[in-house]
Amino acid sequence: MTHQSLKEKILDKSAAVGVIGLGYVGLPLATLVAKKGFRVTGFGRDAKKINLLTEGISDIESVEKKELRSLVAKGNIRFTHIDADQFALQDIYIICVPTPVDQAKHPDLTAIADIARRLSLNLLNGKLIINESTVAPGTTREEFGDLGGTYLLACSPERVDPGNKEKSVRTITKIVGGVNKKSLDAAKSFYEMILDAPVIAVSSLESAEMVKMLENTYRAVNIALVNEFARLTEKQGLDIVEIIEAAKTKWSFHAHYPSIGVGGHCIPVDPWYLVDFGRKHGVDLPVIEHGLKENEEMTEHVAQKVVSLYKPGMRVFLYGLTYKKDVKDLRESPVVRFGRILLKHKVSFTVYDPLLRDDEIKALGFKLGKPENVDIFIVGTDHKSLTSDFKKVVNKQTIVVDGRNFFRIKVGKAVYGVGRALL
Ligand code: SAJ
Repeated sequence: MTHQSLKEKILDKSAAVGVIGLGYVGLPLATLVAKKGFRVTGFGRDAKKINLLTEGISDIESVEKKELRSLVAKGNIRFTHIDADQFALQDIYIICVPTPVDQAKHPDLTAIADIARRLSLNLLNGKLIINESTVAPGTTREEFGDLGGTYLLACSPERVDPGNKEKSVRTITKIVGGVNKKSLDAAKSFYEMILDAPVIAVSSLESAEMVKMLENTYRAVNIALVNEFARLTEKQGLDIVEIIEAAKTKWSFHAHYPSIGVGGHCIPVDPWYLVDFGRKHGVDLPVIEHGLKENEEMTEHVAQKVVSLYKPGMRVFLYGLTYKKDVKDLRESPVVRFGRILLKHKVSFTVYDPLLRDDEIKALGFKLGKPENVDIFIVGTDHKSLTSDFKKVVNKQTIVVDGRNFFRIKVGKAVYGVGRALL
């Protein structure tokens, strides 16, 4: 197949599109591509999840169940195992697999390497491979640049914001880079067919990879900056929230907020890919490294507040475990790490998260609790249900350790916020 025929298949939507990875990134994308009229096959590893998706059932809230069911029923989308024969039959491959870090904060490219191996087993002539997984500059070329045959290769890092109803994959501006002009042209045309947002071409694969690194490192380091400020304002008895809200009136100040810690599969992870890249190229990145460590230390800092307040026999209740409000995702959740620090200090506490099942909480080694009167009430994640739930917990004697600066006014006996004087 020549480049033109692939381009024609993109423009007339007859191209078969394979989306590899069915999580927060892959599933919304696969659904959108199918909705826009392409034939889509979603490839995953988990047979149970594939069966559920085939029935139109998904745990990704941004994917409408009704819509998924109808796309499956009409045959616009199907889900199958990565080992299925259909894998070889795609014209376009979009890679949306996880790229975590290991315990030592080194990039873990296991999933990426597995997909590269699988692709190399197939005839790729005239096909298009797009990597959306977040990787350090040079990785897309290294892993997918020499798989045999003459195919097109592009990189367009995912920009999903889990839980954000305003920003969907359809409306988020897309950055795309190609290994050559033909690849860039094909990938850009494809995204322009499915998105209602600008598609911005950059000059290379590496430039596209570096855009994502900059975006998320910027966020991580700016959160670290306010976390560092928070330790200062706490000491001075000032209120970091008031200070940030006032600073926001300055046009060039982009607000970030201190908290119990930074979680998720992006912000605490992606910048380590850059640090590793810097080390490999003899460039130290102390601001980034220190910022990432500052964010981690914030979790210990908030835990120390509880440890200093705790007396054996006190009823301690931790509300919320997931990494971010109203998102059911425990990946790199700072609150899980926070709970483990409390256990290490022999603080006895119970846990409740409205988004998690009891067995999911117990599997983390925590004791189950429910919103009721306690001596120390800890806000781990400020889910929207906290607005009503806290009333069942806080009485006049309750001490609140507010890991998310959820409370704007004093409740209970006292409120220890992050970067705030005692409320
Ligand atoms: N957090 C803070 N202070 C802040 C903002 C966030 O402590 O001011 C914490 C959150 O509680 C969470 C972590 O940092 O634990 C990450 O928060 P996030 O809002 O950045 O959440 P993510 O991981 O869902 O970030 C996604 C990212 N999307 C991609 O990487 C594709 C990120 O790039 C986006 O900037 C972010 O959404 C967004 O803009 O909301």
